[in-house]
Amino acid sequence: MSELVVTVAPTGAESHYRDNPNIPLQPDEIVAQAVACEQAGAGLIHIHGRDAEGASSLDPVVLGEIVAGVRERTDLVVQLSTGGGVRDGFDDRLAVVGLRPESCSLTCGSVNFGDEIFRNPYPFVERLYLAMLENDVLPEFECFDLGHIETLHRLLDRHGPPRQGVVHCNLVMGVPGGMPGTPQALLAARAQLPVGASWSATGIGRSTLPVMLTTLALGGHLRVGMEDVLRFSRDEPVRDNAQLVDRAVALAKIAQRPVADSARTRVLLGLSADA
Ligand code: KMH
Ligand code: ZN
Repeated sequence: MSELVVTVAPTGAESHYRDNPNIPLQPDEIVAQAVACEQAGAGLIHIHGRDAEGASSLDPVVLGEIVAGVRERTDLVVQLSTGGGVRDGFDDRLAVVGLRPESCSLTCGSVNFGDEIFRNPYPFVERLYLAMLENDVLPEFECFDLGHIETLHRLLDRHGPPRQGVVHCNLVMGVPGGMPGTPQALLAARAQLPVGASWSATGIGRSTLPVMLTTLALGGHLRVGMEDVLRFSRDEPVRDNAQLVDRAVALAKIAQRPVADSARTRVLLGLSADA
């Protein structure tokens, strides 16, 4: 069976301590949970920053502090979010690429996001992609809806694949306003992906388990974490991000999918010379 990369998205931009007091928002909390997630089997970390009040922050000082801590205490592949929060501006989001992490997320279109709109008009998507090509940053193409996958094809047709030689996509399912987190939607999305693409999936909230189980069966990679899920079950808040990584790794074992460590994750994503 094919190797499995487990990405952890510990923080996100939209949830707060009032939603679950265990969510890590400050750099020291994020780094401590990153260490535990690596020990549990995560290979890549998707990072968002927050300000002192816990609001989304794209401040390079905040992001730099998190990245330095994660690099010092783990070998996780570091991915910075260029999505930020729904109210973050285009210029601040674009500037994240200049920090030159190994990878950045790149959302491929606008989408209703609960009562808000997550804005990603095509010209901005294109600017982000060109900046990633220039800075040798591996994009993770975030697709919240089927139309976003069409935009990904448009981007690749116009500008070619990433320099790392890997087109890596993450299907974000179950956002209120995006594609539903169902096996049927996952099959439809996977069928539209570019031939040979590497892909992972994540199901928001209650869709986490149907998406996870379907993805394991189809050979995709997984993203888990408190960015996407705050309740472990109906009556149980998530204890910490490592609990979500543990569950993914336990299900992977049942599915007989070997879990890739950070070194193998780099190879699978074209980030390492040891292919
Ligand atoms: N916070 C969401 C509006 C990304 O990280 O690239 C966007 C998001 C996507 O989280
Ligand atoms: Zn994110």
